[in-house]
Amino acid sequence: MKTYSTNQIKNIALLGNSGSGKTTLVEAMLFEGEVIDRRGDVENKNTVSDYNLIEHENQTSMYSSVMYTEYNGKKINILDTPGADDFVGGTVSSLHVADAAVILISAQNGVEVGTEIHNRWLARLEKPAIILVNKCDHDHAAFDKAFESIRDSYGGNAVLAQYPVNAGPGFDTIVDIIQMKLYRYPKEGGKPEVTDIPADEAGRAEELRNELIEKAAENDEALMELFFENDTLTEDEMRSGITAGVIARGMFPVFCVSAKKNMGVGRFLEFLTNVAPSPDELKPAATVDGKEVKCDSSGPTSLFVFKTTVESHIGEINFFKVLSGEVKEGADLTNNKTRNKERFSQIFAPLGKNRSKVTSLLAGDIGCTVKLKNTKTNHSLSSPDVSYVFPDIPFPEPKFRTAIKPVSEGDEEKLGEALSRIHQEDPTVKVEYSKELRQIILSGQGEYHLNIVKWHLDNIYKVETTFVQPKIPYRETITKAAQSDYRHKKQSGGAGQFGEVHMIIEPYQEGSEPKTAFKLNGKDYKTAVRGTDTHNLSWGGKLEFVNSIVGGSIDARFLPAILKGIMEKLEEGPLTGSYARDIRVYVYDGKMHPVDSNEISFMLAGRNAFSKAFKVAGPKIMEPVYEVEVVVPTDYMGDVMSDLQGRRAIVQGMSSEKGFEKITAKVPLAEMNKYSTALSSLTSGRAMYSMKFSEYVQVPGEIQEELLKAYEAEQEED
Ligand SMILES: Nc1nc2c(ncn2[C@@H]2O[C@H](COP(=O)(O)OP(=O)(O)OP(=O)(O)O)[C@@H](O)[C@H]2O)c(=O)[nH]1
Ligand SMILES: [Mg+2]
Repeated sequence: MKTYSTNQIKNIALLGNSGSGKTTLVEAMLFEGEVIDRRGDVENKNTVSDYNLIEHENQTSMYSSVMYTEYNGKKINILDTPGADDFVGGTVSSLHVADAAVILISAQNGVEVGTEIHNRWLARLEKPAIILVNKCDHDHAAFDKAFESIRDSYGGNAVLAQYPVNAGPGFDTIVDIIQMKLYRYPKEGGKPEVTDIPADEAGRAEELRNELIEKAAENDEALMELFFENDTLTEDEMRSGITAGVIARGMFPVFCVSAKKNMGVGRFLEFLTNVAPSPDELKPAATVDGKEVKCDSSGPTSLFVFKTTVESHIGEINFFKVLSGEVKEGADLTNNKTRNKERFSQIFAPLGKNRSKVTSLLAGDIGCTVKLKNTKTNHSLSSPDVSYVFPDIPFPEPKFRTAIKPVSEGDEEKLGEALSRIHQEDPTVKVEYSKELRQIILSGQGEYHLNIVKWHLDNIYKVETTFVQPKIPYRETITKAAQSDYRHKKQSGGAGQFGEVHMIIEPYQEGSEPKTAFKLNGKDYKTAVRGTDTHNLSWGGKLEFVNSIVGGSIDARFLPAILKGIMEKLEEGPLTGSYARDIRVYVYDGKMHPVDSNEISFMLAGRNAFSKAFKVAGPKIMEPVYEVEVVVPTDYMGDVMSDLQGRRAIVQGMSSEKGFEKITAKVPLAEMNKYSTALSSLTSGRAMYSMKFSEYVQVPGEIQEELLKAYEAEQEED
């Protein structure tokens, strides 16, 4: 393959609802570009893009894949993405490196929930988009209705650049409004017969052309002037107007094809090569410290790794986008995250499971390499003269969690290794060994997502596992002040132990100051503030330790031991064994023994005094609460709301946009178990949601009772 210059490269991500035909379209794009000589299909499990066994079994894409096609003297790098939201990780990473998206919409179904989800990502990552209505040949194709749904969703910026003359079972003809030509395809698809537009379509075509020209002129002042002067634009002017409009996201041109019958795909590729933005036409990449890096092949070499896979026999494959300069075969580059040197002894243009060897890739191009030592997704590499670090891919937060354990205990290490591999290939799968819960917590985008992880463990890594109910990381705290004394005394032969501690504890609030006096149970206490230490607890919240010792009743050298004793108790709260937090402790008095006092004695005295005080300080269990955002079609709003109320949600706000309602609510994590599955069945898969940790709040009384009982039962079992 020749080396393509930056302005001959197009990086296109295919997005769209599951089943809209992305993977099928790739086959036609590769066939039209003569990269393959036979089109495979999803049903026969022989597509270039879906090459994983599990994708074959489910006949759907689960991972992104990277291909190229060559057309019109240009190279189009194609990133095929999974439509299902469970696998959105591959969609986000592809979009991150794409310069434009093609969003497929089925002529049968119009805009679907997956389309909406992808539109949000497009807006968030500020990527230009071109709309492709696929399946124009489908028995139930309803192009006008599909276009109506497009207008509802994208507004007037969605403009027709083509329309099918006879969508439905006999589909074979497209009117092209940019060229003002009629394309008629043979039954087997491929090369069309191109003619002038016949009289009976001329009126509609003319009208749409005016609309397209106006939109094309809108995003470019010079064109706007030309348009006013001449009342029209030439084809070249129109193209540059469309490019400008697409880049500004001020225009979403709409095309139509049948991917399956390969009708319209060649013409669409031609449009992409002529009009889709090249990598240097978009905003330059910026490093994490804000430096702009121009997409220029004469600049210093830099690249960003957006995907890592592991293939048997080959090992790790890293997929990257060249952001500046040139990556040559044999190049030595520095990984600016790990500071490792890496040799790119071979570089390739990826083609699904396969790849073609190349000698050089210029700024803007996408490639892959093998046998790097320590490079992974999200790493930036460069020539030694610069040390650019590019921002990470904004993968979504996990929203489904489960605990997982190996069926046989001996498999723990094997499971750990397998999960870390799986995370490396799909960063939206997160694995955490929680010391606190004594569980391996696996989290991801949905139940389906994690079931596929399990499938890999069973079938590829051969580790048998089971999912178990994940525990909730509760916290304990107190609600009022309390006082306690504790004397630790031991005199059984040898040296004795003696330590006595008097303390007051109270709830700690951010920004509050220690008090100097308390009245508790009718008794007055003085708490001189001689020193304050605020400790940030590793599990969140604070412990403030106030030294209120007067008259040397306890030596200062024993205070660290007392603190240690308290810390131990914080790690295993008195109510349910969960971490405790947000407490202020005043140690205001105590006693020492001239011979028997030592550190261990004071540690034990501190621990027990704290435990005693905690129990009478109105102890409460706190639970993690998440901020949940649900976007739901208006029709389902009532059902979703009442379901949320059943989950102890506190609704924070509601707003509506384009036929959808957005609900934000605070919901306890304990109530979010399997939410994605429940929401999906409640709304026939038409809703979407995201969640992120918000805060810890006290659990209601009746739930505290239940938790205490459950903990007691658990203790008895042990
Ligand atoms: N009639 C018709 N069927 C099509 C067309 N394109 C794709 N299909 C069929 O639609 C189904 C889904 O196609 P895919 O290419 O797997 O869709 P996808 O968008 O890749 O789906 P995901 O990978 O799940 O996101 C398959 O059965 C295809 O054969 C088309 O143009 N016309
Ligand atoms: Mg697919």
